Amino acid sequence: MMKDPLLQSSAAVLPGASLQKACKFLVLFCALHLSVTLVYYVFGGETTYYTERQHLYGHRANSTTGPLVSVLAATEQSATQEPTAPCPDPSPLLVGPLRIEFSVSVDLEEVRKTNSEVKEGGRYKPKDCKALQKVALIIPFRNRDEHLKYWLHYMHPILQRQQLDYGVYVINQDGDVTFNRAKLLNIGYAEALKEYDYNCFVFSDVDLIPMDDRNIYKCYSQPRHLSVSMDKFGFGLPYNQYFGGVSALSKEQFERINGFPNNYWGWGGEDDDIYNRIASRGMSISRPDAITGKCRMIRHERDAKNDPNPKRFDLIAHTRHTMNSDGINSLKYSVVKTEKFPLYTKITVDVGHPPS
Ligand code: UDH
Ligand code: NGS
Repeated sequence: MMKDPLLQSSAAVLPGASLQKACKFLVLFCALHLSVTLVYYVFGGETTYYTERQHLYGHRANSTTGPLVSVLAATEQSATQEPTAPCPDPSPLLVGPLRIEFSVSVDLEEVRKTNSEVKEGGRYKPKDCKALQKVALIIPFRNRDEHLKYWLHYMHPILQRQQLDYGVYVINQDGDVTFNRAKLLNIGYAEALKEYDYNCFVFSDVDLIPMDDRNIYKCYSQPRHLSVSMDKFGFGLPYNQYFGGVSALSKEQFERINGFPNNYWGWGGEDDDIYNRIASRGMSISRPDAITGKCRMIRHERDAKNDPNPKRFDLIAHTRHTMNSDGINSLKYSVVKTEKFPLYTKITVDVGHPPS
């Protein structure tokens, strides 16, 4: 029988044992190649390569570079861009009732260290989710540095747990003319808006701290009164229409009432005027329950140049007539100094003088 010459010759060159060896080598080589590729894929060898390349060449890999590159590009994007997923409501970070006391003095450097995520000027936003609201916290202020330290110490951790995108603005009345709380609040609103697109404004006295972090410092569908259960009033409201202490209004709600009055010089009545404005625009007051709304006030004596305003009863009797011409639309002031501290922005302002 004639043998196939091709078979004959290949048998002569590659005898049975050598053929087996060559096949084994080929299989081993393939397995090794596959493992190296897998290790690179899983442990990110390629990530480094692509990221460096993008860095060096200043562009992202385009779609023709394949699915691996698309995944890597997405990873890189999420590291540099703002989170888009909304923060959960309520925040899972809330702890509920808090122990609030004012017996030990506060070291501001310590407060700064324990709130390292807070940016210059007292700005913060959650890293992993998009905050539901952009909140400006406005504090009317003059000569209350000790109170401000407690406020910063307690409020920064609370506001971060509430997952708000927030900024703290201390509006400091310059000079020693009679104090004007409501005008300072109007100024805080105007100045904060120059800095960021806030959609909610929380107006807080410097000496009030919530005793429960479920009392969220944000805005609601109606103007919100937050300090509803103060220790100094035996954890209740002094009267039903009381709107003093801490309140929150959205930008729309604030605009709807033409902001706050500018003409209440000295203590009392300006919060009642704000209540009247809200009621006259057909809005109601939203409040937390008396447990969630508990808060402590730092005890203090009456401040100099903030005596009870003798005109306050007459003024609150005419809110409906004055509110269209006195408010954010008639606000006049000048900024004396703006200071960016690590935990807050202090804006010192000249509010003018009461009418003689
Ligand atoms: N404020 C200052 N400096 C002042 C006056 C007022 O920072 O000189 C601010 C501060 O944020 C304060 C808020 O304005 O929390 C309201 O001040 P207020 O005096 O109207 O109200 P408060 O409840 O005191 O602080 C009321 C008088 C307390 C008299 C107590 C007598 N035992
Ligand atoms: C009312 C004042 C409010 C004040 C409230 C609580 O009488 O401005 O007491 O004051 N209204 C008038 O005087 C017209 S407090 O006890 O906190 O000092 O907010």
